[in-house]
Amino acid sequence: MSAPIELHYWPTPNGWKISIMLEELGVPYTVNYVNIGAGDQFKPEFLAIAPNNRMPAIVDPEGPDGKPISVFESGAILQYLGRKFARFYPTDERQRVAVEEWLFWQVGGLGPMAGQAHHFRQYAPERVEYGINRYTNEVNRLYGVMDRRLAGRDYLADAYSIADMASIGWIVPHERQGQSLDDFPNLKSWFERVKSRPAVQKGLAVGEERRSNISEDKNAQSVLFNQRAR
Ligand SMILES: N[C@@H](CCC(=O)N[C@@H](CS)C(=O)NCC(=O)O)C(=O)O
Repeated sequence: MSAPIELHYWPTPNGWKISIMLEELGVPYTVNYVNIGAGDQFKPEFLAIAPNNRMPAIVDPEGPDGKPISVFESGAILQYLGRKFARFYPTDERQRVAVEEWLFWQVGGLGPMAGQAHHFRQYAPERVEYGINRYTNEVNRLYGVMDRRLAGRDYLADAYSIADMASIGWIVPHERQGQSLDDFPNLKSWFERVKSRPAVQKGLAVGEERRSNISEDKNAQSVLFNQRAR
């Protein structure tokens, strides 16, 4: 049995990617809660492993050569864990490229655009029509891309992989992004298929009781939405 992996985490779509992966792997892990609404992401000990002041991050006490390694950026963490445990990240080059295409599509597209949709639709102090339309439409376009990809296939790549784990958490709050899954039948079936996995349910439940409503928390808004270079 390997030594527990330290997960630095808060229950959000980016955090869920890694709690889901660790649950899927069934490996031991401990959770270090990084309360991003309270500013824990700026603590020096967290910045030492995650210099972008964003969670998730991990510390694996048994990294390469048996020495500890820390990893930040959810995509890099998923790839690291996939390689380390040789699961959900195929070694066949064509299959691996397919996983990476959809993983990077999520990390560089779906996540940031859906995050901006949440921001303009839920958190912006005044209603900015342009921002709401821009990001709601962009998320709608991305849902369409995903829906077409999932026509006649069960998962984003050839089999269930880290690409599906990266994306599922961002579809959970689809209503907050102004989307209806009824408009995207293949995406809807995929969502139900992936969400029904016991490990996904466990991953989504990690720290659920700590989730707060940022749209009603002025202190969290000032921590999260007023950041400049330090
Ligand atoms: N590109 C990063 C994004 C992570 C991210 O945006 N995390 C958010 C929560 S979902 C966060 O930690 N926010 C803290 C902050 O904004 O200061 C990744 O994929 O790991």
